[in-house]
Amino acid sequence: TLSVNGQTKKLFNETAAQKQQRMKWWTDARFGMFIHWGLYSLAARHEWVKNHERLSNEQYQKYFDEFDPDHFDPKAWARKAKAAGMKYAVLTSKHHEGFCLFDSKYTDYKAPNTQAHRDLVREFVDAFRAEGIKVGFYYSLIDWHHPDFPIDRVHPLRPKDEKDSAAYARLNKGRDMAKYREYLHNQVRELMTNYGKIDILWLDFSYPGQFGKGKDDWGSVELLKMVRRLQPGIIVDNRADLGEYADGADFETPEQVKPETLEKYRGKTWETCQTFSGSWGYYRDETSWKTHRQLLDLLISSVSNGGNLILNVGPTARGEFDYRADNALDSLAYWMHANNRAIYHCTYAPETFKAPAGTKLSYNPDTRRLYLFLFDYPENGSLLLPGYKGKIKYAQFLNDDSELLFKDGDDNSGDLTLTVPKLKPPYDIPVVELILK
Ligand code: JFZ
Repeated sequence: TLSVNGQTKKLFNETAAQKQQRMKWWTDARFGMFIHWGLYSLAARHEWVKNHERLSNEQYQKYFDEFDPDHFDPKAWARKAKAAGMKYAVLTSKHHEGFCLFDSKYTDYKAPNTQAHRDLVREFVDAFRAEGIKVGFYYSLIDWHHPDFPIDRVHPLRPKDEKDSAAYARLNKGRDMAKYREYLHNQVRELMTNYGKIDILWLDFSYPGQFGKGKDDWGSVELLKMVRRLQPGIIVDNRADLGEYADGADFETPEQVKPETLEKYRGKTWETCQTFSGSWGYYRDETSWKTHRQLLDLLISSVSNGGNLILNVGPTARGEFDYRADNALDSLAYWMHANNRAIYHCTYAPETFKAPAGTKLSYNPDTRRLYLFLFDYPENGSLLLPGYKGKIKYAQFLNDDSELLFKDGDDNSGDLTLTVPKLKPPYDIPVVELILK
């Protein structure tokens, strides 16, 4: 809870227990798909390309004119997400560039007016729901296309001297934040009204302070009240800057952080968002693709610290997943098929159980099972589990439910020794399931 002058205010009436119940499907799910798709997919060099290269609307127009996603097949996306074990998906209905993948009454800058000739958000929603995947919208608070959105420090048209207040004032003549705010509220109302039950809303993002924007610019409190009224079950991220109403958001969003840093989020409700390659939008020439093992580490480290992972795909301009994303998802699907019991409904282990070096731990509190992720496979055929003596009833590999023998130590150390076969199961990170007494 963020408190301002010690004050916290309630945005809507809900007890902690009710909130936990509302979010249960999401905290159980642990793994979702983020999809960043827009006109920047044509540039194929980062979703911030308009900002990075300080492009005007006129210079950016070619991407709108050429947008023609002839291979867009959201059913294929949904099958991929499902196979990888992802339980929810969040699509950029509008990113900072301002282009809307949905049909909006309030703008012409939208997919139906491109060669796509249709509402792509509706097709996304239908396809993912049909696969049993929960659906969410990312909606950018920032808008680099709207004529009323004032030029600020992250705007493509910001002055060369980014600290020159007079220059901002000059550039902003004729721009009216109140009008943009109304546009933003209108569009969110459309998204919350026209597509049935929406499970997640990801508002992004605030940067209060000089030449920035926050709560009062967005009208965040009113916006959230409207969202809660239209979609009572929805789960909302924390990037709209709610100030003393921070409780009106549902989860924290550590972004692109290292797995080692996630321990500090234990006890909170959170989701880390991560990319395959660094950028969120399709970036053809990026060479920093994460390995299968790094992706698994992100998922395992999230779950073993009590949080979710939303892993991003940036489809190409033609509307397909790039081959590198496809391959990464296939590998995750292979691993999840065998090991997802260590992910869903799991969290960090009770204090008494420590993860030995080269391993990580998760725990299912309902079934009282511990999961030991073998990042380093024990070469000598055994693994010492300190303090586990007398606490384990049965042990098996998760991928095939094959028994693993173990022995409580006969000294006073409290150790237990688990025996593992010479032959490592065919998974980058095999999982041992320990059933507690
Ligand atoms: C934002 C976007 O700018 C980016 O393009 C992408 O959509 C990502 C998911 O979100 O980037 C942010 C937002 C917030 C922080 C950092 C980057 N933050 O709070 O540190």
